[in-house]
Parts: sequence; structure tokens; C-alpha cells
Amino acid sequence: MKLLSIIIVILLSVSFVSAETCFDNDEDGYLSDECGGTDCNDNNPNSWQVGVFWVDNDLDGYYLSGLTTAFDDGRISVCYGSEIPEYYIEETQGPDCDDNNNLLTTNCEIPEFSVIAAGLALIGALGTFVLIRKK
Ligand SMILES: [Ca+2]
Ligand SMILES: [Ca+2]
Ligand SMILES: [Ca+2]
Repeated sequence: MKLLSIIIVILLSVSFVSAETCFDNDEDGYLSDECGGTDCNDNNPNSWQVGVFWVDNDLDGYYLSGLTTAFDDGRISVCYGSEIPEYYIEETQGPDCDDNNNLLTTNCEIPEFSVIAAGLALIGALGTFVLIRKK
């Protein structure tokens, strides 16, 4: 009987301690994940859930590739709140060849006509330089 009382006292102490250490620090209504809750950031009331998204810095629908992530498809897990944070996307068209330029998506090669135009401009500039030097 005495042993049972001791066990009960121990169990009550343990439950009291765990109840005391598991509180909602940022008071967003979600317990931290250490306490069996879902709050991935118990110090920020605007973040309480984990989502897996692609990064899209130029918001063209193509994701930033080359990141080392836990997922094979380049997504990363993000702790967030009621809305998907800016520059993260749920759906994508594919990897972005330049994620800082929303005009470039799948092909970042310089178009041939630009190379020809740049060459003509250079020849023109050299010709002007030679004419000025001859005067
Ligand atoms: Ca939180
Ligand atoms: Ca992009
Ligand atoms: Ca882009």
C-alpha cells in the first residue's frame, strides 16, 4: 500500500512537471513540438506549421535550383503561419536558369542576334575610333 502511494506521488509529480514545462510560449494557441504540439517556432506567434515549398526569388513560377535540401526535388521545409510566405511557391514550372531575372526561365543562353548586334556595335565603335585617330 505504501509502495502504491509512492508510485502515485511520483506519477503526479511527473505529470505536474511536464504540464508546467509545456506551455505556449508565444501564445499563438499551438504548443511547441517538444511538448507534442505542432508549433515549429514557439517564439513567433506568426509561425506554427511546417510546409514544404520551392524558393522562387523572382516570382516567375520557376524555382531556385541548386539548393542542398532534404528533398530530391529541390523543395525546402519552412516554418510559417496562416499564409505561404513570399518567395515560396507550392507549384512550379521547373528549375529557373536565373532566379534573379523573371524574364529568364528555362533558357539563359544569350540569343544569337544579340551576339551579332554586339559584334556590329564593336566593329562600329572601332571604326569610329580609327577615323578619329586619322584626323
Ligand atoms: Ca509559434
Ligand atoms: Ca524563379
Ligand atoms: Ca527567372
